[in-house]
Amino acid sequence: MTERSTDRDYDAIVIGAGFSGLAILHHLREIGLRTVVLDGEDGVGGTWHVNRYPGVRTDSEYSYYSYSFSKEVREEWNWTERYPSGGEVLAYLNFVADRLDLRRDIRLNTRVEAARYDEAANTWVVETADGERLTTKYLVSGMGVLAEAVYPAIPGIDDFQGEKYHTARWPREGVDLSGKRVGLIGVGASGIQIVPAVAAQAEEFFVFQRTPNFVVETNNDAVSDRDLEWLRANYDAVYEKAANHPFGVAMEPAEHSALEVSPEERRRIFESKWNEGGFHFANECFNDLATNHEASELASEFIRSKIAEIVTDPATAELLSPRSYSFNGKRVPTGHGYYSAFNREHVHLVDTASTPITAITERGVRVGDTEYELDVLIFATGFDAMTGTLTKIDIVGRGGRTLRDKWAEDGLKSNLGINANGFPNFFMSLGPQTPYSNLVVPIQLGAQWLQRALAWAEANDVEYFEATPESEDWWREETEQAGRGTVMYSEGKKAKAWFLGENIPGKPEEFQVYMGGGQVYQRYCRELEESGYAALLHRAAEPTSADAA
Ligand code: N01
Repeated sequence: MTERSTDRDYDAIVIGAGFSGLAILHHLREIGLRTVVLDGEDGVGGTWHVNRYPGVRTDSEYSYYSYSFSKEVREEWNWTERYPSGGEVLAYLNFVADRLDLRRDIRLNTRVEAARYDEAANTWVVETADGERLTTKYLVSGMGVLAEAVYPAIPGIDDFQGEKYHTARWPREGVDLSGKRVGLIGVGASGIQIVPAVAAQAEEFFVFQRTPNFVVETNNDAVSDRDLEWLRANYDAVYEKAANHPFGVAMEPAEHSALEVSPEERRRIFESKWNEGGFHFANECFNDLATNHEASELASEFIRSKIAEIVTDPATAELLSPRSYSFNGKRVPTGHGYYSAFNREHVHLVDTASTPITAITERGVRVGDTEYELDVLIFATGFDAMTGTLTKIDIVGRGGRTLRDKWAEDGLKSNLGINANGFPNFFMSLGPQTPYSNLVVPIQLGAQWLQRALAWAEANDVEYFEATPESEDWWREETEQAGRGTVMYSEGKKAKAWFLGENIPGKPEEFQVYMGGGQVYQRYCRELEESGYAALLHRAAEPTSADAA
């Protein structure tokens, strides 16, 4: 086994203490790597530490929105809701950090500003905002995929004199909205969750909608002791089911096409899965809602009929019904009373597709010639997804080239979203081109893959792993091909979906995620491992044995 260089401060530095960072720290510690996690926030939890907006909760169910690798955590943590609130998920991650004794290797309030690869020393030098420089052999990003919040380019955005918040940066102490006139820009998954919660508090509420969404309403229940008992007895099977599902959910993939059943039977199936709620509708009705435009249009028509049933004002119902793209064109958001919130008299839907927002003023939002006066303006305007956190800081590889420049000049390239050519011993948890999925599943499987890969590298005197150019070309092609066959491509373009990069002005249209299915992706990861990491070893020291780990 390679002698650990005591010249370096650490064997591994992980950036980010969210779901990824905690799992990776635990797994790298298990193989004896001196590992530290650096996080700029003052608490663990990543996304769940900062997204504290009213109504925030998981879209996936508790049973598979959690780690399965720790028996202690499985046995001792008690979920209380089928779709846990953001506060509950944050408490869970804090529990994990305590129970697995992770905190002693986590440095909070430590924001990474740059990381530079020193080729001569085969070492990464990580620079923090405080001017500290830390050295490590392995650098791992757990910085999150939907973490680089974006504000819209609307004239006057800085002029507003009232309170202004982004959902992804909600104040920890909360915001008192009672008696206030509140405006919301953005009705993606975040906006859809915040609407009923704000409607319950605000005096007047204006929802500025540019593109409506197909929201699958969700029935939330309390988790009973029996549910927990069942889960503890079946945890591995639940997890395996999720790992084998294209979208990482513990559900049976549907077997039939929406086109091969009678209209009555189709309506019955849609209805029954709608009543089950949430991703059951998206995943369990038919097998082609994400691959066949006609099937996706049938699901769209069903949801439009539901909107018309729920929303009492027909004009509002029609405005809430997407017509310019079909189901799956955007990441399917789950609702908890979203549509019915528009039946409340003080909730006003403002259509900014037909009459755009022209400015944000000192007093509010101007739509066409109408100014809506507000006390509070909320932005639920999304993220520079997948690449944003990685290109915001300087990650500098061979020859002084940043990851930002590499992707801007060569297009988005990686090997399985794990490594990039030019960046030796740099690894990404949920890098771009990883599966479009319930993310906890690829996070955990990725941490376990990394554990085996680095144990093998250490045992075989591998100086560095680095994606070959060929492996990147292959994976880019595979990612694009897998995506282009889906409704997410044809409809996502129309809907300006973040998974195509369409939501950020100037960002090239490229698949930011792998649409070929989580289970297919995991097979590729296994094949890479079984090949002795062939696609990562092109310039590394000669391995001594492929099975020494
Ligand atoms: O962001 P989004 P999000 N003028 O990009 C609007 C995950 N997530 O934060 O569609 C007016 O989806 C924009 O309008 P349009 C999940 O993966 C998970 O909601 O471009 N409007 C859109 O309505 C999700 O997909 C969970 O016309 C403007 C909205 O802002 C991802 O995060 C919860 C505008 C942005 O929607 C992102 O969701 C929440 C402008 N200039 C989020 N610019 C859970 O699992 C933007 N918009 C619990």
